[in-house]
Amino acid sequence: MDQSKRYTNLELREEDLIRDGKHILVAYTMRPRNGIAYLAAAAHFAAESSTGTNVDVFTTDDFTRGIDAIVYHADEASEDLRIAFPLELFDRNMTDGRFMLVSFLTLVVGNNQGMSDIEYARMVDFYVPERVIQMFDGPAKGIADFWRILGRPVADGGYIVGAIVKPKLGLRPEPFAEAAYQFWLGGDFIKNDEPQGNQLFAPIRTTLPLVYDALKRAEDETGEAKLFSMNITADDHYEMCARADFALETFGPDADKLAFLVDGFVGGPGMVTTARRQYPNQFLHYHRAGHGAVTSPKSKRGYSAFVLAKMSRLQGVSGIHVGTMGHGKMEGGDEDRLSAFMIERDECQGPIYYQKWHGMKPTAPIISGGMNAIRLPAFLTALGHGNVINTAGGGCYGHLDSPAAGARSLRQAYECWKAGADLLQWAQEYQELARAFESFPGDADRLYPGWRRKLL
Ligand code: CAP
Ligand code: MG
Repeated sequence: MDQSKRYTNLELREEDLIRDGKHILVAYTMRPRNGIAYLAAAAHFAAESSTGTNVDVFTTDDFTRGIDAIVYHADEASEDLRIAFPLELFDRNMTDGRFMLVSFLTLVVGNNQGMSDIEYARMVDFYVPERVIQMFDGPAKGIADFWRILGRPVADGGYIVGAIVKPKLGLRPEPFAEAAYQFWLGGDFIKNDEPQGNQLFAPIRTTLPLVYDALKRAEDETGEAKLFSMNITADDHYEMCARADFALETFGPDADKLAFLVDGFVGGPGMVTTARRQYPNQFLHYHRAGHGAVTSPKSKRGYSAFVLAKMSRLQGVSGIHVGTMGHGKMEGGDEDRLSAFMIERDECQGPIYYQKWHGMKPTAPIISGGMNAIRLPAFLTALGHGNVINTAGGGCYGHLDSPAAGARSLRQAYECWKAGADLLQWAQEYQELARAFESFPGDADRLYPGWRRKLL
């Protein structure tokens, strides 16, 4: 059934839709199954994403038709499909009227991801009007809160040296806390790895007090504030809260140094909002483990990592992993930079839409995945600034001398980049950085051929 009369209007102008502020706009890369006319497929896609199905239903009234999602741009050659979703379509909290991300996802990448007449469709960008910005939680805390605790300027406070307690799993409470302590002697911020929680070999009730003690000893030893990002991921809301409440009780007067980590992609929007709304005083750290199943550049369905990052700011995430633009070990490219810019700036041009955030607090880019002091400068050059939290697990715990030496080597690499100096030159002045070359010889050979002659 061709529904294009009802669900398409190619006369609609994008600038008018943006000016009127009554729609969420979504851009897809869409291809119909062979033999299906593009506009008819697009119309059906919009129907399934809003008020329709594959046949007319006789209960449809004029009000219903008035909130149809409308295809306003459809270019078969470039597979560029854009749909305007009236704000009325989206589910709103009974409790406080706010928008919810789960409703956005259910509509814009819900049933339309498995339609028999659609070969593939992938959300590549979306635009929300000011009213929607006002009615999403947005971040409560941000990197500026951590710069303040670290005694840095709260604007452009610069690079936060972070790590992940490695190995990913297997440390019992004492060695876990010791690993954190050894890093904190040189670094600022350490996180649970994404699967670390309440494993039987490292119960939170035993481990966390030891971690807090390690934090205090490291602060005494260094005279610097230290930060911990604790994983509160769990299926059950009350389990999440039990973990968070115990952590706040454990950290007591230092609770501001405690971020809450959620594995937000596998956990879903509900988990993120639980953390955001139950613990608005804590930095909300979004780990995106699993996102590659949907956001991989190889995928033609779902949505991009850029879209994931943009959605996380609406939800109120304080910091999200945005990738290393291919300088680390995970998939990624230039779009990672765009993800960082979109979540940290008050307005930014995305792949399709120019988004204004109207003062919504920023979400900090968290840079992780195969990073070390040798790889860091090229990444920072590609990003263009160092106002990030960098978590380097192997980059610290793989340093030949100690996790603290690994942390110092990262700080030294950052300072070298900030000075616009040559890393090899700089390494001749800084032992930990020099030893990073020996710790990661493969990266050193690839990025700084001939380093051995200068450093060994
Ligand atoms: C990094 C990491 C991170 C991923 C996240 C890991 O460890 O802890 O979870 O890299 O990737 O478990 O692999 P290393 P992204 O520093 O030792 O590589 O930030 O792209 O989501
Ligand atoms: Mg990890």
